[in-house]
Amino acid sequence: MKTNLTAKKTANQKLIAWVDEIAALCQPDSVYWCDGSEEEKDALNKQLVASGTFIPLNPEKRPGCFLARSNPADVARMEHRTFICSEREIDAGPTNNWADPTEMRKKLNGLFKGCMKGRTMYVVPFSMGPVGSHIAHIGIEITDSPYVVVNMRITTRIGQNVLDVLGSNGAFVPCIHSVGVPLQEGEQDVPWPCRPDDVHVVHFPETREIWSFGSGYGGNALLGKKCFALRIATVMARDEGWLAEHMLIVGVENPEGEKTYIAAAFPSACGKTNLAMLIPPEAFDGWKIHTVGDDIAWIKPGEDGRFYAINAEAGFFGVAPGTSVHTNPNAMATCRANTIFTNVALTDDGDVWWEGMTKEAPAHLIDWQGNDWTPNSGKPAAHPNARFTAPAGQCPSIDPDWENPKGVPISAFVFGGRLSKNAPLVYESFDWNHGVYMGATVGSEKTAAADGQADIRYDPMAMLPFCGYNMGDYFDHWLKMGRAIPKAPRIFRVNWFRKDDQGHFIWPGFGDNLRALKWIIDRVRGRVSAVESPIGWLPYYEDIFWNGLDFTREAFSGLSDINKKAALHEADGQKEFLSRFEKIGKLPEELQHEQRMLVLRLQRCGDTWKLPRK
Ligand code: TSX
Ligand code: MN
Repeated sequence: MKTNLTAKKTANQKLIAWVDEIAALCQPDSVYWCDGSEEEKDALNKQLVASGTFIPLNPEKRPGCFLARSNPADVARMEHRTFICSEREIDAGPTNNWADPTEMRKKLNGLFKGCMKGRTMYVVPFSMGPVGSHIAHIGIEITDSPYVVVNMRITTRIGQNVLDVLGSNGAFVPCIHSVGVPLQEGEQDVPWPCRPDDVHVVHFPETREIWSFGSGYGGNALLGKKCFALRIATVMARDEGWLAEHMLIVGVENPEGEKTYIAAAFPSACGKTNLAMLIPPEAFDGWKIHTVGDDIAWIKPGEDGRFYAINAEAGFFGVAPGTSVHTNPNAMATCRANTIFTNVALTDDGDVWWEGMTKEAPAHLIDWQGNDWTPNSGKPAAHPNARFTAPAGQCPSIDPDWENPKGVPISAFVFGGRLSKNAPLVYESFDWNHGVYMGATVGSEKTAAADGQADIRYDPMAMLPFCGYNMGDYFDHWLKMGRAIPKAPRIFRVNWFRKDDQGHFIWPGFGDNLRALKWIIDRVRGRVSAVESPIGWLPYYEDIFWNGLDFTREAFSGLSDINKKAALHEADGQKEFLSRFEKIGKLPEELQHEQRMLVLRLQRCGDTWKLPRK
């Protein structure tokens, strides 16, 4: 078979043998080992334009940028087709789809046999985290999709230097991906080949392998991200004593030059990328926000007893709709050049547009499916899950230390949700175990039910779809890490989305969230007091920095007060959710204890817990 493998590329016999084995199974026309060079990128982009997958954008407005339109049936992660194939079903746990590994291997063998006929099989060596960092790990993705290669080139570090670090004996996570559409001799390819009805995104946690078939889309196909950096890495982290988390990492620098790093986990649609790239309000004179990452943090113990975190990725794969110069100017600047846009709308002058980018939509667009669109079309021009793939180094707020192989020291973990009632702006846990309970009970509201009681979808640590093993064991791992780390970060909960009785957001959010982060930093550094409430330590009104914002004590009370009945109702919902793990003997005693203590504290307080004056 035709291959560009030369002795120089790698001497790793395990890798060479595995690539041969997959090539024999998939039967591609040729095998191409990626070196990560500019020339290689240019050639792939040219090929993607020729095949109709890429539309080049106006080089004056979006230099080096391309638009891709997916198959309309291949627009998002497919959780019901995502499998954890551990030997024992209990090790996948109640929140994952488990499948028997032997049977799944049989099925995959059938699907992958000859699936790359007529295509090139790309071998993409990639590093999650700075190349050579002791926190980083190496994967090799085999794919028949050049779209995947150019996206991996932005979201991870790929190429020869990764093979150099791997050496002749290094370990890697094998990731096999195919769109699942072989090409007959002389047959014209479609712009976005896929097999939506046969999608399989499969993880073998014990052998640390990933097999993905049938989808070309983001989380199903860029295997370094959710599949490796979260599902497989959570298993590695459990076994090796570290954390692989669905967290942004942000550094906050005050006017004195003191820098504090925070890692934060939120379920989707809470604005994680926006928080990672926050612009300080004007009154925060001399304050700087430094972005390290917006999605995945790998966090390992350092020699000084603290946790150190790296961004496992090298780029952003961000949701486009809702991103604007008002909500996130840094993200807008990041995707000005060298960016791949997927499923956004195309303007008449070769630029991109999506809902929420500007107040008024352009009079005419080509929508994400390639059809003419006007504001009267009655449907969105961009798909709600449309994405930009952009290099992190282009972000104006990127931290000078974002590629530091040692990582950055984490002072606080923050968990957030999207709740319209009864959840304070910011509060601190009583201790580590209580903080783990706060993380385990993160949730977002669907829609407020008629009786005013919120219907919460629980998403522990924002990891529900991303934990590669039993989530009850994952809680236990968090509890263990608290005991193992002498200088563990403090744990906080935040909520930007509380509403008043008229249904208006009480908190301005966005840049003003720095006021909550400042309180967190002052707590961590022992500079500010707090008041004990049934659910944790809350800030006094007097202790929040209010310069430049007209926010009354009454409004802050509206953000802080806790209604006993509603809080007990939520505690009940938390108990109900956690019972999924208790029933199978997987809910750690500590969390059962925290649950009972929360209920007790609430039962002992008055009808409404009110924020006192300092
Ligand atoms: O990302 C958001 N953040 C975090 C920012 C750092 N969003 C966007 C929604 C999630 C994708 C927010 N939306 C935030 C927020 O803090 N807060 C809100 C709610 C809100 C929306 C609009 C206003 C106030 C609050 N005000 C005006 O539009 C004027
Ligand atoms: Mn994410």
